[in-house]
Amino acid sequence: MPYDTVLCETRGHHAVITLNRPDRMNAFTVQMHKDLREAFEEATAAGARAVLLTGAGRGFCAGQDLTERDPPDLDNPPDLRLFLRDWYNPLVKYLRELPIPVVTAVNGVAAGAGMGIALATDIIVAGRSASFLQAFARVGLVPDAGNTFHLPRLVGLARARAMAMLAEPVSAEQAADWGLIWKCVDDDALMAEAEALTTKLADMPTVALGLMKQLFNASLQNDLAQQLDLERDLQYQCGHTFDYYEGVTAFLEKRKPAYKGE
Ligand code: T3D
Repeated sequence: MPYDTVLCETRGHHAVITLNRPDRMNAFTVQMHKDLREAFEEATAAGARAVLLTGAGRGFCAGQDLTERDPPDLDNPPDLRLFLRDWYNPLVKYLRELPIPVVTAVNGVAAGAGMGIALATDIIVAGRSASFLQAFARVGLVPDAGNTFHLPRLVGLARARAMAMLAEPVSAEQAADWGLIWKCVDDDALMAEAEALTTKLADMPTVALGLMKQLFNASLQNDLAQQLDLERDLQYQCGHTFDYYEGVTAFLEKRKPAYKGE
């Protein structure tokens, strides 16, 4: 189905979703929130077992489209809680809870909420010329879209605070060195590498990958006993899947497993 602001294409067992407002660095409008959610729902309904998310043009996403807040009016300010409540917060939760992996190919700057959306996905690969920018302080805002949740967990408080307060870009290479992302690759290799990862994930035991997301979502809040209990319960679920049966059978028969995602 065609969308105004995103592209969605199913390729084999995975889908590629592209933020598609290149003249605005793929900044988020309400329409793009709606289109993005529908594209993810279309992809999962079509049976996608992994999604590759990227941006069109020279940026990944510049965060909130500030022209939607034009003209700024100090006497009648927007209630920014509503935009977070209705759009950004549901999107971050949706990505974290989606039972299939999402790979993000960061093809240029990921700024503000655009960076928050990338951090809510599972594996981030960035082109060498890409950068990560906590742009919020530049316009008098605090980080949102989950940035203050994910950022300190990924890079520690010292780097998270400085990124947020100084609002200076961090290069893709630095982001990889800090552990903010999975890896930095040459720009011209980005899409091929990110799609190869996505294809690989789409052919893996999907139920187990989805349950892994639950484990990692919980792991930094749980104590050891709680996490061990959760591992036990989710491993129980894995033990009832076709893919566990297939994985063990293939190992014993010394052949490559053919996972179905069931
Ligand atoms: O309001 C709420 O709902 C609260 C939630 C907020 C969440 C947020 O994300 S707040 C943060 C919003 N984002 C920003 O403040 C980033 C603004 N953009 C920039 O700082 C820079 O554009 C970039 C660092 C991202 C890229 O810089 P550069 O020099 O590579 O490109 P550029 O020339 O600035 O941008 C290219 C075009 O995209 C330009 O349009 P033009 O002049 O060619 O017609 C620029 O205006 C447009 N653009 C970039 N970012 C946005 C944008 N248009 C609207 N909104 C944007 N965020």
